[in-house]
Amino acid sequence: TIKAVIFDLDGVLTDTAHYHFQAWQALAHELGISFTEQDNEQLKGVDRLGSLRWILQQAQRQLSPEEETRLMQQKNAHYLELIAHMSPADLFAGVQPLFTELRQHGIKIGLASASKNAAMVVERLGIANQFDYIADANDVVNSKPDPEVFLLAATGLGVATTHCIGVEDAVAGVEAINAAGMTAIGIGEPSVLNRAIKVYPSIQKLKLTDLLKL
Ligand code: B16
Ligand code: MG
Repeated sequence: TIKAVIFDLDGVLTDTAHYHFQAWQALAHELGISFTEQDNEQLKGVDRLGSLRWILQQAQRQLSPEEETRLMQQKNAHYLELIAHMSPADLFAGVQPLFTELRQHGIKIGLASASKNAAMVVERLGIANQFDYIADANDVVNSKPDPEVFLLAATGLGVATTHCIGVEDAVAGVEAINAAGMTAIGIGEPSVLNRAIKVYPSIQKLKLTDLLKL
């Protein structure tokens, strides 16, 4: 039986993936490195340092820790500018009704995000107070595909992992959910998220009745 659903943030509850893309692309171009929307797919669910290193790797570049820190700060400042105008209107359709239904059924709601900006984003979306527990990149050492952030969320919720469902849009995220011993639901392309038990094109298509059958 399901006792908790743990959601990823970027790409599942709202479209910040596009803002991450814009900010990384601007930085990459400044470094003379090409960076496409397709490249960005590889970075979904990957933390900030991991993302920067992936981009540098494309050009066989390596930088000092100081340079890395400076570039990460620059990217994040740009990202914060881009998300500054976010509002409850940016919450994906279907999220609020799903949260309401989960609550009515006594199923807990958790967040497991690789973003250090997660608290600010859920605040802007107007859903911060609807989570029973929020686990984000500030609380963990190992990033997705490591299960740490999902395990922390389950502990915070007080629910055994076998009673948790995880919802993710990233390959690394689906791997993290599976590694945590939870059931993985994907949002996106079934061919890409082929390790999820079920994949929906958007969160709006995910219905509580389907989850209850799992
Ligand atoms: P930040 P999620 C992830 O969030 C994003 O998918 C990923 O693209 C981003 O690089 C990462 O957060 C780190 O974000 O720079 O804000 O700490 O999908 O796990 O909610
Ligand atoms: Mg995501």
